[in-house]
Amino acid sequence: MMVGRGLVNRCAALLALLLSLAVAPQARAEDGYALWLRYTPLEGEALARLEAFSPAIITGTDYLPTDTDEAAVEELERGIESLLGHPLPRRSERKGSILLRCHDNGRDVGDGSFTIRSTGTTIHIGGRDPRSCLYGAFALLRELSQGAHPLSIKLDEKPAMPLRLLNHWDNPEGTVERGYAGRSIFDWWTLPEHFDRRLIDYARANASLGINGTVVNNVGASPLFLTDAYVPKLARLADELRPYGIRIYISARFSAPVEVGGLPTADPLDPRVQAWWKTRADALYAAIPDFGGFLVKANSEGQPGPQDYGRTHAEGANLLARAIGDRGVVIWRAFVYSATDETDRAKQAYNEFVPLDGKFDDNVIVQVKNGPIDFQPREPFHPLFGAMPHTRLILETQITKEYLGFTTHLVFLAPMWKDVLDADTGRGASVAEVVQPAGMAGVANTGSDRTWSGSHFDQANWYAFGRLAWDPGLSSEAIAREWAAQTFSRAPQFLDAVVPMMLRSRQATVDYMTPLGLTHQMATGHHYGPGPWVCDLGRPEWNPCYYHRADAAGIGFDRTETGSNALEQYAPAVAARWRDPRTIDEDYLLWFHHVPWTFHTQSGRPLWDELVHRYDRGIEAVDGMARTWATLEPHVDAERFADVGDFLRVQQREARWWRDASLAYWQSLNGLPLPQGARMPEHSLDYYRALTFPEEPGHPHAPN
Ligand code: GCW
Repeated sequence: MMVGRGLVNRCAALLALLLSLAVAPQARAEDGYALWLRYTPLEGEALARLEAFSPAIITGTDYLPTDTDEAAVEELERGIESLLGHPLPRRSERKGSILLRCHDNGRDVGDGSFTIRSTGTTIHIGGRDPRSCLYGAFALLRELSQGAHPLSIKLDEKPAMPLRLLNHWDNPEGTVERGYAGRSIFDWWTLPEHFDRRLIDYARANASLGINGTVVNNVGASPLFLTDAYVPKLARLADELRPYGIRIYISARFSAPVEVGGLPTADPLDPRVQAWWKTRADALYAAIPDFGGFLVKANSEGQPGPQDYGRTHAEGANLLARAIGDRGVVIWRAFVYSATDETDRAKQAYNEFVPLDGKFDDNVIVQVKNGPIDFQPREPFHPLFGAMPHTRLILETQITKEYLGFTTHLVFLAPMWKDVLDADTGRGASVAEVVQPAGMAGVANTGSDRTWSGSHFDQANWYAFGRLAWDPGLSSEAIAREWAAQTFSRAPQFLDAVVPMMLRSRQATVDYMTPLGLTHQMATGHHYGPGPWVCDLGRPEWNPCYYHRADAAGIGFDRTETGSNALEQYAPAVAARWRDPRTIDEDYLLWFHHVPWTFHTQSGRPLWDELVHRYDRGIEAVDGMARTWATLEPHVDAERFADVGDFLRVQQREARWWRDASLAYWQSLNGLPLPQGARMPEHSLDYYRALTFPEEPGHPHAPN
């Protein structure tokens, strides 16, 4: 009896094994950890071409390979073996070669520019410093992963801007402000002795995009990072990331001389304070010769800064810049809004910073968010771009989706960043051209989650940030396509469905959250769901009411001459495009104009009907995304297919929540019936107002 059952069990096990071997290769379990560096085995002709090439990977024989060269070789071996689906043949049996030759007599002169060319059966990757070979290796793998013919790949690439930085809002104890993907990936507690190998995969992912620097701690900075105890921790991290072309930076707390320096003041003009910062910078550079520099959030949202001593942002920034000297940079954030200034919040950074143009030292860079308020689903570009011709500006974007549904809403951000980069400032340059001498910074969405980003599709935003910082001329479509091909499937049927879905996702979110130029309608604190009714918080600009200004007669923020006149901060040609509510791009209508509910929009519908239409359009788009995804099961491994489907269901439900709660509130003000055929909100306004989410992730200390 026992024997009989054993036999049955063994047969069943054998059958299960046979069945599992019979399923398609894409069905193997995946959890998203590998990001876009999966190097899924090629098939068909692409596989045959790579087999015929089976290269030896060789670095130039006339110089000593660096750690960076070695990282490039290792990645090529790993990638090509995986694309082949088997280990490379022994060296003597290899058919072609990849020759890496990136050096300039040992001098570090390059910026990572590289060329890829083939002659005969050899692919040459060349450039002037080891980073060229690293970036070239990843670029070659990106092409091969998409099925390109190895010997016809020809690339000539140069990074568009020098600084391509991640900004981590990670706190030393492991929480992440506005982080939705678990805990911090940096474990300060166990450094320097222990280094989490996961960070090598983080470094590979960044290097694959050309990201070349990382600010490791939150801009609401802990002074701990400026203590002696943190020097060896930072040095270990820098040593491990250096082979991948990544320099480290820290956010510096302006009041640190008082908190950890034992001084009675942090006044930038006090010689003791100046000496303290110089000593700290020297200690960091002694341990980390290529330390990138300091990032500073000062006099904003309660952070300390030079204004506490009656000094300007320029005096504060120059204090740190002189401590750093020509060894690195000080990146000073323009995201400031005063606790006392009653001016339109959208105007404050411009008002404070334009008068300081030309007063910053050469190694200071001013970091400007994409829009004048705060990472909203849609904002016009920040008026500081083009308005400070004597100051280097770096563009700050937010990869983590604080105001865009965190990780459960699928929103591909490349179209948003392209809007900003491509915007003509009207002052002789696009935003991309304005920031070209400095670069781009992205508030990271990484965390301890297996997916790194909290969801599979949020990886695309990390990817898109890096690709755009390398080349802002890339189209959102090209980025979506290469990401999706590497991350999920290179099948054209898959890509033709998923890419348009990604491209539409941002407008969908704008429509169901803040249509027609509405902004900052998110509920207090966590910034997740809708809260248009919030009107009673301490500071006016913490309240959604401040931004929508709705009443029985109309809605919108008048930023023209009759209102705050924020419009005048833009170049005349740009202001002219936005001045007239009848001709403005309606995605900015309520950002710049207060109009009656009966206002005639470009569709011919009255504003109220158009608003309802746009909320509904957003919901339809999300429903469409869910339908599209459901058809893609044959192309995606089971675990990730289910994960994405689950989150799309959350997004469908929450798009309806956004619409219904917002409409219930607008109706409570305007008393208007819904247009014919429109669905009634599912619940009463009181129901929506009563919802609370004390367990929301991502706001460990945030006040609003
Ligand atoms: O978007 C806001 C966030 C704050 C953040 C701030 C900033 C780090 O709500 O959490 O603080 O921006 O950019 O400084």
